[in-house]
Amino acid sequence: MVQLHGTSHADLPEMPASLEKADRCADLPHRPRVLLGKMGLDGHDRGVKLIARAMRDSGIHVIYSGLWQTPRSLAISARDEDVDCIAASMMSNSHLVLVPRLMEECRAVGRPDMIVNIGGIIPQADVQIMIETGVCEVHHTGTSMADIVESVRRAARPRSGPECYEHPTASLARALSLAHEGRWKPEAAAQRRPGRVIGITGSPGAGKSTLVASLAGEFVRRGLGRLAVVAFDPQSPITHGALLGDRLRVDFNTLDEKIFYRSLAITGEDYATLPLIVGLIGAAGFDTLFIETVGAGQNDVAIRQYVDRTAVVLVPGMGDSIQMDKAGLLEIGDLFVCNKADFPGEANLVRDLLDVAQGRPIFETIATRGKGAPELLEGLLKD
Ligand code: B12
Repeated sequence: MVQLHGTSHADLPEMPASLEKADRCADLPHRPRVLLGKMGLDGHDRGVKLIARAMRDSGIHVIYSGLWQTPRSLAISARDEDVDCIAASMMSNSHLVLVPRLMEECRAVGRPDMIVNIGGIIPQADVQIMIETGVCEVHHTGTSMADIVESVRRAARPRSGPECYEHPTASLARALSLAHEGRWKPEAAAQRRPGRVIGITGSPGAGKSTLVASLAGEFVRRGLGRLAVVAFDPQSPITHGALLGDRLRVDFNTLDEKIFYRSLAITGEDYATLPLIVGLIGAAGFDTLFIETVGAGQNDVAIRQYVDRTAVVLVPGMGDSIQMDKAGLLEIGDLFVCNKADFPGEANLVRDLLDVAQGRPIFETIATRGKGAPELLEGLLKD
């Protein structure tokens, strides 16, 4: 059962009852982006993951920011990701406190217009209070996945241009959306390349996101300037949906607004919009940009032409030394990272890398513990 408030279905086509993988968003003004968030001390992540998959398989771009978010970190994520709506799943009986704060934070970070929909365990008596707080829709336990998808479709209203936001970061976030979708091309004068553009690549599961999160934390601790991160994730060639989950590795409760982080979906290795993205981020005053690739595997090499320096991240136990000699990823590295250096096989990997690196630096890291991040950051930023 779903309770709807203040929205109209009138212009939208009917949703089919079943939810097999299909692009259900091709008819919308743009591909919907939704931030799935869990605030407070709520560990019920199973439901939210199911919802994320259903959305992705319906052609939606889903940003999952992980558990234990504060209202502020959720608002910052929603603004920087330029989502059409926040879908907050509330299970810990804290909605009466946290939801009003979320609404306040959306205003404070420059997105007073953000659509907020909530679901989970919301007693009937609290529904009206949530609506009066500014929540758009309240969903009960038992809402069908089709209704959840429809809720996101309703939020995907036509977008206005970057100039509609006074807050510079909200404006940048909108500019990136339009540029990435090919709907807008800023003039060359409105673009500037950041001083340092660094690519972080490597196969899926190598721990790139955790490593980037660790590097970002170190960068901020040292006060090295303004840092932006762009993280690419794969977009389904069938549904055009995507699950953009890299953000959940970054502790925005601590970093707050000290970095700008944006997730983008692409099919294959199509980085065609990247020069525009880089130019817009530089023009917004960021001196350093980390770009995390989609991590397609041995052939994920296209990033090289867009960045000044490329780090290739590998993990122990990936394959034998013959893999190292194959053309591709290892050729493009300006430096190498053996991440998960506490895993068995670390010595073999480093030995094999020494053979192929030919003098290019090799760093060992345990990104989950921040180990090796200071040294790697120095290696990446070295002139
Ligand atoms: C599974 C479960 C657990 C699992 C969680 C596993 C996991 N990793 O997620 C375990 C056993 C670990 C657990 C623990 C606890 N649980 Co529990 N748990 C449940 C249970 C049975 C199902 C939740 C679930 O996953 N449902 C399946 C998903 C798909 O459904 P859903 O999340 O409700 O989402 C649906 C809709 O609500 C809606 N929806 C949800 N969010 C959103 C958001 C948007 C935007 C939209 C559009 C729709 C939408 O769409 C979904 C599909 O229909 C519920 C009871 C229940 N029947 O709801 C209790 C329940 C949520 N748990 C509860 C409690 C109290 C706890 C504990 C505190 C128990 C304890 N004393 O230790 C702990 C807390 C854990 C923690 N760290 O937070 C209470 C919460 C009470 C409240 N808020 O008033 C409940 C309601 C049980 C009860 N009746 O008392 N729990």
